[in-house]
Amino acid sequence: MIVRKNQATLTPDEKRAFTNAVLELKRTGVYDRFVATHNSFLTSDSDFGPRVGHRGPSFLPWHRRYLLEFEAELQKVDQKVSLPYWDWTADRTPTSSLWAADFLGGISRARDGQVLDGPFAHAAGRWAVTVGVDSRPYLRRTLGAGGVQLPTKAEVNAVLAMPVYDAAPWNSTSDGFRNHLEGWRGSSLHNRVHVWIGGQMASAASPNDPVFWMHHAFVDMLWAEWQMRNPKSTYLPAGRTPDVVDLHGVMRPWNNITPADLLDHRKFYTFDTEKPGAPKR
Ligand code: CU1
Ligand code: CU1
Repeated sequence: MIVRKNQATLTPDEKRAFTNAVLELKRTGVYDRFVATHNSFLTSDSDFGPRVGHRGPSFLPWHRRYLLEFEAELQKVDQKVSLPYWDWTADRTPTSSLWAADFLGGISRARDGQVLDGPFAHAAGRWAVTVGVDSRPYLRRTLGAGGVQLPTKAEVNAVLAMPVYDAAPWNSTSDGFRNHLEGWRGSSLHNRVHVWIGGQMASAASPNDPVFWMHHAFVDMLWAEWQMRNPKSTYLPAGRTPDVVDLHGVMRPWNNITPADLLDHRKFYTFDTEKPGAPKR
């Protein structure tokens, strides 16, 4: 069984195994196919039309499935690798070990945010951005620029306390857990982390930055945490609803996967915070 670990607890060997597997997927072209998929979904997801990956109820199961496919590709490269999660309520500064040169790198050029150290620096020769909103081939970040702060534990807890998964009109104006976690309303959790990082992470081609996976692994974990704290609540909408994926609706780009298939993460992996043998949901 796959165990997803807090990135702050990874050993140097585990960090190297993760970044090496990511670099290998980049080399073979698999990585950029993932970036392109995300880019096309984020670009077409609309408040007033079909929405699958973002701005709607299936934001959480869509990314869960997307991460599972990426993790499976990492494991084809190295069986020991799983997706680490980044608890941005705890590791909340540009000097966190996440941004050290032995992991994701953290030094950015002031002029344009080009990442200058670590395995994903353009000069290291193994990380050219090919799918994106402009032609600049290098990874960019502006960690914490402009006075943006990462969400706090208190802000997360307030959202985890919301008992209703989602609500009409099932878009970025909805009240409810999903939209507050996605971050279009309230204190803005998930969206604000993309903005705090900046560069490609603040664009539709956000998976160009490998931190994307760790950010979303944590968002995914918060969904599991919400399920545990709100055992009577479930995915909504339960029945057919225009433009959005209901509990038993098929989620593009997959042709046989529904949100119902993805509600219990323990079919696929556990988190290092969960005790083995704990009851299944
Ligand atoms: Cu996304
Ligand atoms: Cu995201």
